[in-house]
Amino acid sequence: MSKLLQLHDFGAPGAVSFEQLRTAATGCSSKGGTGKSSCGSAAGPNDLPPDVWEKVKNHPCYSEQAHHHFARMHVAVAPACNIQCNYCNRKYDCANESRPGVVSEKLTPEQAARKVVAVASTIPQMTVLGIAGPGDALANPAKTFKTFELVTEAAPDIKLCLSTNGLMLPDYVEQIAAMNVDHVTITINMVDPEVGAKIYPWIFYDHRRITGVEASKILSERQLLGLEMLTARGILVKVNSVMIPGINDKHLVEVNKAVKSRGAFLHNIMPLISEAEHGTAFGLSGQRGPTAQELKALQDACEGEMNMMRHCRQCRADAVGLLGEDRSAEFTTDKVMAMDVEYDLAGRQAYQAKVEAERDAIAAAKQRELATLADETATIKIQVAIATKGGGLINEHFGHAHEFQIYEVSTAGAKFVGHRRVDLYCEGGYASDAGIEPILKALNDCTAVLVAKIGMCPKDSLAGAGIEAVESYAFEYIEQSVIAYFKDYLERVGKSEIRHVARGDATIRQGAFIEA
Ligand code: CLF
Ligand code: SF4
Repeated sequence: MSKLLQLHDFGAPGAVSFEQLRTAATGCSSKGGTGKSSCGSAAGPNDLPPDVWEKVKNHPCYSEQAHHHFARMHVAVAPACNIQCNYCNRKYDCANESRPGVVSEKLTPEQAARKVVAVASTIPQMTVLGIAGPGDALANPAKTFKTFELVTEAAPDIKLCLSTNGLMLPDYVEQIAAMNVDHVTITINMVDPEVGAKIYPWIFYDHRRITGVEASKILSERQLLGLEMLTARGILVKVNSVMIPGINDKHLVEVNKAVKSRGAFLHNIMPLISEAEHGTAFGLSGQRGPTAQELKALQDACEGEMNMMRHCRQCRADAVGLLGEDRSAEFTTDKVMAMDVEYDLAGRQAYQAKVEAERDAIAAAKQRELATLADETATIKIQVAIATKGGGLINEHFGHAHEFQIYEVSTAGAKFVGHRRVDLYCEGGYASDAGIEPILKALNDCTAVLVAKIGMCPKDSLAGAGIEAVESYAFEYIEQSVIAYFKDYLERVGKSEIRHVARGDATIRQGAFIEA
């Protein structure tokens, strides 16, 4: 049976000043903000104060570059919630920053700590532990903080991350700071209680259930107060917002300004996932989610205001692995209890040093490729889809891709702008003709898809839809290849071998179910 899950997420303390946070939040340095490289969560070491970069460089959610290499895990220790969101079916799970799915098991803090050590011993690239539900982390403060305490003792190199709806946040800021939580996410969908009343039917606060505009007024005041208190203590705060067309889509520009002015580091605007079968109020009322281009237009509109995150995968509350992959089935409680766990801190550090060197090589290759476009004056901008299984490489077969990463490329460079989740085209060695249609819709705004390998049938189908499938960059770096493809594309347009055609809109998959 399919079940619904959605969540939130969080952050931590440090010696970063509010002014540094404000600078980091409001844009790149002149070096990073020239338009030749993208800003936001794509910021690099030259775009941020060194102590801020140190905090984000290995965090897969706070750094777009890091998400190609580093993994996070969530432990589902927080089942209760203190508000109701119309996009959440509490019967199954929390929806603040995640997608439909399931939490296979709820854990005690002790089970959670053992699981963290088991995962960290198996996956050296796992650098962050998040508590993001399945309810609200701060509606379950004892379990949340006990888990953090146990993990800090057992695995001190792992960053702690927390996600909340913000209602109880002001009461716990001191504890969050004292526990060395480096990153906090607050889900803020409105700063106008009239808008909020359409999203939140009730909150439970001060021993009573409160409804209507009053509920959203309290929630909003508590969220913004919590945000100010965290940033005043130098804790990096990410704000998640769910884009709900017709309800808060235009209003999120105001939210963006409000959170920026209070020192939020990053803003993550996510699409509403809403289908009747999810059993949520929005699903049952037929409230739609945004299209890919509606989402991108809003993110672009807010990008001038502050750093935007575009690589969120709306994770499960028990997700394990790189963003976009799910290895949680390898770490069930039964399996974790049976594992011979040895925490290899030196091995983890060695792996992470290797990744640093690889990231430097990727950045240098991108800059070299970009330099070859220096004399180009074309104003064309295209989107290119990538099949990857991580490492910053084009290393996935078309038929095996669970998702495609989307890059926008122009003479200014290549920039990650989103991802599209899809069902496998090829399963158990068999491709399905019907399977190509949803993929074509998901990639409809792309000019090309770069893959490690692709068969003739899907290649022809893509060509029929005006999307070029390209294998010639197999196992090469993504951004370097996207720029190289763009250069080749411009040359072919210049020679009239092909005609540049503006692409249409694309769909964001709604039925991201995990079978339980
Ligand atoms: Fe988890 Fe959230 Fe921490 Fe990341 S997720 S608590 S900040 S470690 Fe990341 Fe997942 Fe998006 Fe959250 S991709 S849903 S933003
Ligand atoms: Fe669901 Fe509560 Fe999370 Fe809202 S805050 S998505 S109601 S668990």
